[in-house]
Amino acid sequence: MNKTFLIKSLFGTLLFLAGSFNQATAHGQAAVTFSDIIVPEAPPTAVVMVAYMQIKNNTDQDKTISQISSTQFKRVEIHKMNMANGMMKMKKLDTLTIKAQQTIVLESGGIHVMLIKPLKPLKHNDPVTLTFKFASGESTMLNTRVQRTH
Ligand SMILES: [Cu+2]
Repeated sequence: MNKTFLIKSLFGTLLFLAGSFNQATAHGQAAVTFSDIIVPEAPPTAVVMVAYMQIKNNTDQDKTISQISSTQFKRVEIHKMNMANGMMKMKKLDTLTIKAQQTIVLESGGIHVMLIKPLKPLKHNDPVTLTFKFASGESTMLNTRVQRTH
Protein backbone atom coordinates (compact mmCIF):
# COMPACT_ATOMS: atom_id res chain seq x y z
CA MET A 1 0.00 0.00 0.00
CA ASN A 2 1.57 3.28 -1.03
CA LYS A 3 1.18 6.54 0.84
CA THR A 4 -1.24 8.14 -1.60
CA PHE A 5 -3.60 5.23 -1.35
CA LEU A 6 -3.55 5.38 2.45
CA ILE A 7 -4.38 9.10 2.45
CA LYS A 8 -7.16 8.54 -0.04
CA SER A 9 -8.74 5.78 1.99
CA LEU A 10 -8.53 7.85 5.18
CA PHE A 11 -10.14 10.76 3.38
CA GLY A 12 -12.84 8.43 2.13
CA THR A 13 -13.60 7.33 5.68
CA LEU A 14 -13.82 10.93 6.88
CA LEU A 15 -16.16 11.81 4.05
CA PHE A 16 -18.31 8.84 4.88
CA LEU A 17 -18.57 9.87 8.55
CA ALA A 18 -19.39 13.45 7.66
CA GLY A 19 -21.92 12.26 5.10
CA SER A 20 -23.69 9.98 7.50
CA PHE A 21 -24.06 12.86 9.90
CA ASN A 22 -24.88 15.70 7.56
CA GLN A 23 -26.41 13.66 4.81
CA ALA A 24 -26.41 13.75 1.47
CA THR A 25 -27.38 12.52 -1.89
CA ALA A 26 -26.60 9.04 -3.14
CA HIS A 27 -23.37 10.29 -4.71
CA GLY A 28 -22.07 11.74 -1.45
CA GLN A 29 -22.67 15.45 -1.99
CA ALA A 30 -24.46 17.05 0.92
CA ALA A 31 -27.74 18.26 -0.54
CA VAL A 32 -29.10 19.26 2.83
CA THR A 33 -26.97 19.93 5.87
CA PHE A 34 -28.12 19.86 9.46
CA SER A 35 -26.25 21.84 12.12
CA ASP A 36 -26.57 23.17 15.67
CA ILE A 37 -28.76 20.21 16.59
CA ILE A 38 -29.99 20.49 20.17
CA VAL A 39 -32.21 18.06 22.07
CA PRO A 40 -32.52 19.64 25.53
CA GLU A 41 -32.82 17.32 28.50
CA ALA A 42 -36.33 17.18 29.95
CA PRO A 43 -37.62 15.91 33.30
CA PRO A 44 -37.66 12.06 33.36
CA THR A 45 -41.48 12.07 33.37
CA ALA A 46 -41.75 14.25 30.24
CA VAL A 47 -44.03 12.82 27.56
CA VAL A 48 -42.63 15.15 24.91
CA MET A 49 -39.19 16.46 24.09
CA VAL A 50 -38.04 18.84 21.42
CA ALA A 51 -35.25 19.14 18.86
CA TYR A 52 -33.89 22.39 17.45
CA MET A 53 -31.49 22.73 14.55
CA GLN A 54 -30.60 24.59 11.39
CA ILE A 55 -31.38 22.96 8.07
CA LYS A 56 -29.61 24.23 4.98
CA ASN A 57 -30.58 23.36 1.43
CA ASN A 58 -27.42 23.46 -0.70
CA THR A 59 -29.20 22.72 -3.95
CA ASP A 60 -31.04 24.78 -6.54
CA GLN A 61 -34.26 22.89 -5.94
CA ASP A 62 -36.68 23.18 -3.05
CA LYS A 63 -36.43 20.28 -0.59
CA THR A 64 -39.46 19.12 1.33
CA ILE A 65 -39.26 17.07 4.50
CA SER A 66 -42.31 14.80 4.44
CA GLN A 67 -41.71 12.71 7.55
CA ILE A 68 -39.44 12.45 10.58
CA SER A 69 -39.07 9.37 12.75
CA SER A 70 -36.92 8.34 15.68
CA THR A 71 -35.94 5.01 17.18
CA GLN A 72 -36.27 6.55 20.67
CA PHE A 73 -39.76 8.03 20.28
CA LYS A 74 -43.18 6.70 19.37
CA ARG A 75 -43.91 9.62 17.06
CA VAL A 76 -42.17 12.70 15.68
CA GLU A 77 -43.97 15.77 14.37
CA ILE A 78 -43.00 19.12 12.91
CA HIS A 79 -44.62 21.92 14.89
CA LYS A 80 -44.90 25.65 14.51
CA MET A 81 -45.72 28.09 17.29
CA ASN A 82 -48.61 30.29 16.27
CA MET A 83 -50.25 33.27 17.89
CA ALA A 84 -54.01 32.59 18.02
CA ASN A 85 -56.45 34.76 19.97
CA GLY A 86 -53.59 36.21 21.97
CA MET A 87 -52.23 32.80 22.92
CA MET A 88 -49.23 30.89 21.64
CA LYS A 89 -50.30 27.53 20.27
CA MET A 90 -48.51 24.70 18.54
CA LYS A 91 -49.66 23.77 15.08
CA LYS A 92 -48.64 20.54 13.37
CA LEU A 93 -47.10 20.95 9.93
CA ASP A 94 -47.54 18.07 7.49
CA THR A 95 -44.37 18.96 5.61
CA LEU A 96 -41.51 21.42 5.86
CA THR A 97 -40.05 22.93 2.72
CA ILE A 98 -36.58 24.45 2.61
CA LYS A 99 -36.33 26.59 -0.47
CA ALA A 100 -33.35 26.35 -2.83
CA GLN A 101 -30.15 27.61 -1.19
CA GLN A 102 -32.04 28.66 1.94
CA THR A 103 -31.54 27.89 5.62
CA ILE A 104 -34.40 27.25 8.03
CA VAL A 105 -33.81 27.80 11.74
CA LEU A 106 -35.80 25.57 14.06
CA GLU A 107 -35.78 27.29 17.43
CA SER A 108 -37.65 27.86 20.65
CA GLY A 109 -40.84 29.82 19.96
CA GLY A 110 -40.78 28.94 16.26
CA ILE A 111 -40.73 25.81 14.16
CA HIS A 112 -39.47 22.79 16.09
CA VAL A 113 -39.28 19.02 15.92
CA MET A 114 -41.61 17.56 18.55
CA LEU A 115 -40.43 14.25 19.95
CA ILE A 116 -43.50 12.50 21.31
CA LYS A 117 -43.63 9.69 23.88
CA PRO A 118 -40.06 8.54 24.57
CA LEU A 119 -39.92 4.74 24.59
CA LYS A 120 -37.82 5.06 27.73
CA PRO A 121 -36.84 8.13 29.79
CA LEU A 122 -33.90 9.94 28.22
CA LYS A 123 -31.28 11.82 30.17
CA HIS A 124 -28.19 13.89 29.43
CA ASN A 125 -25.92 12.28 26.84
CA ASP A 126 -28.36 9.55 25.76
CA PRO A 127 -28.31 9.05 21.98
CA VAL A 128 -31.17 10.27 19.79
CA THR A 129 -31.48 9.17 16.19
CA LEU A 130 -33.69 11.12 13.82
CA THR A 131 -34.53 10.01 10.29
CA PHE A 132 -35.75 12.70 7.91
CA LYS A 133 -37.62 11.55 4.84
CA PHE A 134 -37.85 13.91 1.90
CA ALA A 135 -40.67 14.07 -0.63
CA SER A 136 -38.05 13.24 -3.28
CA GLY A 137 -37.56 9.83 -1.67
CA GLU A 138 -34.18 10.68 -0.15
CA SER A 139 -33.66 10.20 3.55
CA THR A 140 -31.16 11.42 6.08
CA MET A 141 -30.26 9.98 9.44
CA LEU A 142 -28.98 12.25 12.21
CA ASN A 143 -27.29 11.00 15.34
CA THR A 144 -27.23 13.36 18.26
CA ARG A 145 -27.40 13.26 22.05
CA VAL A 146 -29.58 14.73 24.75
CA GLN A 147 -27.95 17.87 26.11
CA ARG A 148 -28.22 19.54 29.49
CA THR A 149 -28.96 23.16 28.71
CA HIS A 150 -29.31 24.60 32.20
CU1 LIG B 1 -44.47 21.19 19.54
